[in-house]
Amino acid sequence: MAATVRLERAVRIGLVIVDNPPVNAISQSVRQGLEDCFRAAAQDASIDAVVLLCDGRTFIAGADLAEFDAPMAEPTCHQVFSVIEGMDKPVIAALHGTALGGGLETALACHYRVADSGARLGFPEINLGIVPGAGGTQRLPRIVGVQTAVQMLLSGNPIDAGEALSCGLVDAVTNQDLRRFALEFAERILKEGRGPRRACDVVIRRDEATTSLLQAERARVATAMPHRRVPAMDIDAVEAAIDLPFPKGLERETELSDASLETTESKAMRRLFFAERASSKIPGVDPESARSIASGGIVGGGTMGRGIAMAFANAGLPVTLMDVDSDALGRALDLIREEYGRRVSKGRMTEAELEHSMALIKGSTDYGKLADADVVIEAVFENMALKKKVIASLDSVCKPGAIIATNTSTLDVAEIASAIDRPSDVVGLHFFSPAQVMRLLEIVRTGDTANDVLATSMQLAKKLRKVGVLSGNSYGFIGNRMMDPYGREAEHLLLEGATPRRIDDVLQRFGMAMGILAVYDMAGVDVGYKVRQERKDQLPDDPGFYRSSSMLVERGWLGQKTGIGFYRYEKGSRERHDNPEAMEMFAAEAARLGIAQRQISDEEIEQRCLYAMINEGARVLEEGVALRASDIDVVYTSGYGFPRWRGGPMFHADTVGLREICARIDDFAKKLDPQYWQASDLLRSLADSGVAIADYVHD
Ligand code: T1G
Repeated sequence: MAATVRLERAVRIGLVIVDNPPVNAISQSVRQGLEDCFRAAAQDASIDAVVLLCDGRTFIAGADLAEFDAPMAEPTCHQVFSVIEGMDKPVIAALHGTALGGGLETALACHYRVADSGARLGFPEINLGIVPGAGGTQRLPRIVGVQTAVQMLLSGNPIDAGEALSCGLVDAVTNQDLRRFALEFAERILKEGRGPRRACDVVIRRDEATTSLLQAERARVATAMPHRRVPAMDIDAVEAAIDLPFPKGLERETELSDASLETTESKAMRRLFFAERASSKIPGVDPESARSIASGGIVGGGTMGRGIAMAFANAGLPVTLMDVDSDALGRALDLIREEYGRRVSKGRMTEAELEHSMALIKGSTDYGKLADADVVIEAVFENMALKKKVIASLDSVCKPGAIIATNTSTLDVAEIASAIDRPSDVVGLHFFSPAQVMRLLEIVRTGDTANDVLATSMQLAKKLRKVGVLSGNSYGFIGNRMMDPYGREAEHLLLEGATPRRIDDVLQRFGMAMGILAVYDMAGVDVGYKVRQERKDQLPDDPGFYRSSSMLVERGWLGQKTGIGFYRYEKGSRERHDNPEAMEMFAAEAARLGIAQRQISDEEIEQRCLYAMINEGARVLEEGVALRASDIDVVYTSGYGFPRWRGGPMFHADTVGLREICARIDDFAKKLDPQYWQASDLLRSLADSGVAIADYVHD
């Protein structure tokens, strides 16, 4: 196997070069290679300075996450970095791409850092539930100060080269050839007689400002991330950098980092990292077979159509937004410009970037303008007849090989595709609102969808910076299908006497981004109602089934858009106020249906909503609608606000224990409506065999 690290020479400068595709992760062989090359450079009298750089698209992007489930093999990062930092010749790290986590820690062990102007530097470990364990929490505050260090560690967001220069994280930035620039920088260091500059020699003085800053950060993370342990552990590590001598600080960091790896939040979040990469891999589908996508077309200037058009423009893809009605089209383009304007006013976009994105979005009322698009997506009103009409119009104009997609969230994609003679080019591309923000893209295949269309859809997801997850073409696909029983239980609990605020508070305390009834009010209570009206003949025989939202809709209480729904809203505000009239209405209906109102525990609320979702998830796996349990968890954590630190509904199920969940389901079957509480065969068999569901793959 080719060496992952090599030592080259440029006159009196040694070049230690890492070459470990795809992202130069610090695997055991890279650690060994670094140690060997730096020791060799140290002993070579003809080498006066060393430049560390990487081949490929990025500098070291972190430790090798695949090695984390076993104790770290020697040499450890600490051993290697003490060799680098201990060098008595200046060591310069040359950074490009994404210098993240262990990669940035490697650079911090070097004496100087130079960066390509496009480089991004950061500590994403908090998004993996890990306390950095290779000296980052000890060296970073010594180099950039406590405040910046805490911000970088707790946000997990990378900073760009300009910010890194201004906070002293790097010493110079270039948009020229990085290797040559680093060599010139090394020569300058030598000429100026500037030797090694070791972070470990810096002493941080604790003062009142530092103490109150750390106290304020502790309070902030306790509120912002109440369920998580790792953010506070990061602050503990920074405190160690302030209060302990460097070697002791490193020991403390190792304790904290090792402990963080044992947390459920870390196991959940590390699994999600790989799950999000695995979801793009479809057995039997060759990613290389993807068709090229250089332009898109969207039909429908509504909320979804506008968001999808912005997602294309944000990814630099030219897109034509088509609407049959020129007034509607004009409004759509104005609303898009307004939305970008809000980003500019929040400093998240420049005027130039706004104009650039708007220039990528062309409006048209003529289907003909979509003739050359590589992919076209219909995003019109959720009605079968209308969608078939639009697909047929697209079929009549789109070039051979164009992908014809539907953004339906509930309708049968195969039925829509039956409107044209090229159903193999038809796929469901189910975006989530707001489509320019939400990361999830459910890719729905029918029995006819061609494999290269699926490969292209996955590639498009990546281009749009979305996470693509494959779903079978069954009602509600993966996400909405599991949402149904989750919402059903919440609505039944209303009839049994629980209030919307109580139910939503329980779900939020569980970690959901928002309670389900608040979600209905935000999306429009009528959205789900209309879908159920379309499927009247397939609904369970239960007068209480989603009865509370039906009553709201019948009364014209549609949620935020009408100022009243499960909650009441003041004009122009999204703050939720209780709606006692709704509770009276639900209580009267419960009496009419003979449903007793009673005291209900938070535990029952949480279990009924979550276990109903999990049980349906197991059915989705049984039927092969989802390929893997991890795909379901990716859907829920990237599209439905399920907490990443819980890993998703299927990972969470294992955390609770499948036997426990089956036992509760059996209890509910005795106490509640048994038609809803039958554990799926898969859940039951995995529970009986003691096998985790999180690793389940449909065969
Ligand atoms: N370890 C192992 N594999 C990794 C990896 C890593 N750190 N990063 C990426 N890969 C694999 C990934 O699974 C995929 O594989 C391929 O590389 C391309 O990745 C000690 C504890 C760098 C921004 O968190 O954020 O250091 O699917 O599809 O979109 O204190 O990868 O092709 O088989 O994502 O161009 C900290 C993680 C680790 C960065 C590139 N570092 N990586 O994005 O490609 S913890 C991170 C990323 C740590 C120290 C601590 C992204 C990227 P496959 P990709 P991309």
